[in-house]
Amino acid sequence: MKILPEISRTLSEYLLIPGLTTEDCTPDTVDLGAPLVRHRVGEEPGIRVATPMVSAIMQAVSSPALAVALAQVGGLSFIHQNQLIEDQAADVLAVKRHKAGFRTGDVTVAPRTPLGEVARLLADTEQGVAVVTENGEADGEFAGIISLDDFHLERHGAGASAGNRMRGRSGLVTAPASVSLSEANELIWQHHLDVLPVVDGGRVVSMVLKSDYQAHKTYHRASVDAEKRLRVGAGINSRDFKDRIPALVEAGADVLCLDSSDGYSVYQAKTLEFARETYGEDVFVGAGNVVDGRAFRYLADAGAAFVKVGIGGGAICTTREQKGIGRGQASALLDVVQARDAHALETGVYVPLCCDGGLLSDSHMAMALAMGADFIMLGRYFARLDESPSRKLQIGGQWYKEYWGEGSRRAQNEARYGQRGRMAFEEGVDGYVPYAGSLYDNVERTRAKITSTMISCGSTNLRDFHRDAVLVPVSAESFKQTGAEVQLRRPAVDSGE
Ligand code: RVP
Repeated sequence: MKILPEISRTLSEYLLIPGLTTEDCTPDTVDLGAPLVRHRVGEEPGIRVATPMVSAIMQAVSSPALAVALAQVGGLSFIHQNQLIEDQAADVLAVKRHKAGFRTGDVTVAPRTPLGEVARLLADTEQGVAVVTENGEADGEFAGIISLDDFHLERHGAGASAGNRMRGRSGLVTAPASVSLSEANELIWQHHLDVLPVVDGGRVVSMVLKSDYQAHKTYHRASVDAEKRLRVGAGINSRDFKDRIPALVEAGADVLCLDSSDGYSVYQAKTLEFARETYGEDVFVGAGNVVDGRAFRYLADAGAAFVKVGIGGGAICTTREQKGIGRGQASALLDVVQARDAHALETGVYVPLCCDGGLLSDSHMAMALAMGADFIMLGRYFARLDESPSRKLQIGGQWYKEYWGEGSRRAQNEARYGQRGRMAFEEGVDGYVPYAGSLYDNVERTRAKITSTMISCGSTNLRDFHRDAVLVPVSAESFKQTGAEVQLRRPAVDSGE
């Protein structure tokens, strides 16, 4: 037995001491770009992200819709692997096929659908326009479009049919499937359209909306591949990898990641070996999770594209209580960062680190990056947002979204937790998190906060931020002091003062 001569510490146990801020250190000059995969020191990695945030390999988090939104703002999602191989590959394909600015049939109705039903479907999905097809199916014969501007329930009656108020196909300007986004926008402005249906063989394959025009212009950080398709990652496991990896590669996944609560195992090394022997350097596979330098070294030597750090810190995770394994995220990260830097010095190969789990605030993210994480993986953060696949519901007047761990009874992810057959015990919980709005707004705010921290520390890129960061552990007493003596304003009660 051995006891490490340290206390296991979390990210909130540290603060950053500001460095000199110079004139060239402004929000416009700060670059949050980070390498995602292994590369030779001094050379460009095969994949970089402009926003160092990735979404957790979880059912409640990483769906195609979230993956599209996150890639648009410069991050990347990992589609979860707790599903059939063909379903996961279809999710990957959906992201790779996404054409920026082209919306795919969120709401489809039939000419006979009552206007009341059309209004309800549009409200539920927060859309402004529905496609009308002859049979009401997404792949049915295109009949027209109907938007909230085409009818008024009191004036036209909730029972009247959509066919009476729709804009019929014959009078519409449409575009062929080959249209590019700039050509589509040209048609929209030229013909004063609010919506342009893209039609292929009598069926609507997508729509371009004028209201999205501003949004397309602002995705200047998008994570895209050489063919300008959005990038997406996918989780894999060390059991069915011989079938899952080829299917995901075929679907176009840009990067894969072993999804396990404890990655220090020969099974992960064997999976990495299979990927290397089958695809050489062309397929990137991240590995983990680990909490010390030994485990990092093992996976880096086995060929991991990046290594994920963190055991037991996740918001929904009970691994520490159930199995007694884990380590405070700060201690784990500091140890692994040292091993990564030693490995880079010795081998000339840089293996990026992903800080995964338990990042409760934007300042935790800044702290993880200062400590040397290259990018961060978030579950709870993304689960709260519009784009996550989980249900939104109201409890006691507050809006929440469901969020459950991959080790919970609900997820039953045996592959991730190494429990064969039905899981004997749970390592995660099933619950709710406060709803927090759109991914675009949240990521923008988080980026602004991390940028502001970096400016305070006098750094314009993440490498310098890590190199120059001066951290100090904080005592329990100083925590108390920060929150003392001011009675917080309660807006509902205090308003009008
Ligand atoms: P968080 O961001 O704190 O919600 O943590 C997300 C991470 O928690 C995931 O990326 C994963 O490593 C871990 N996780 C997922 N499910 C469970 C569990 O059920 N124990 N843990």
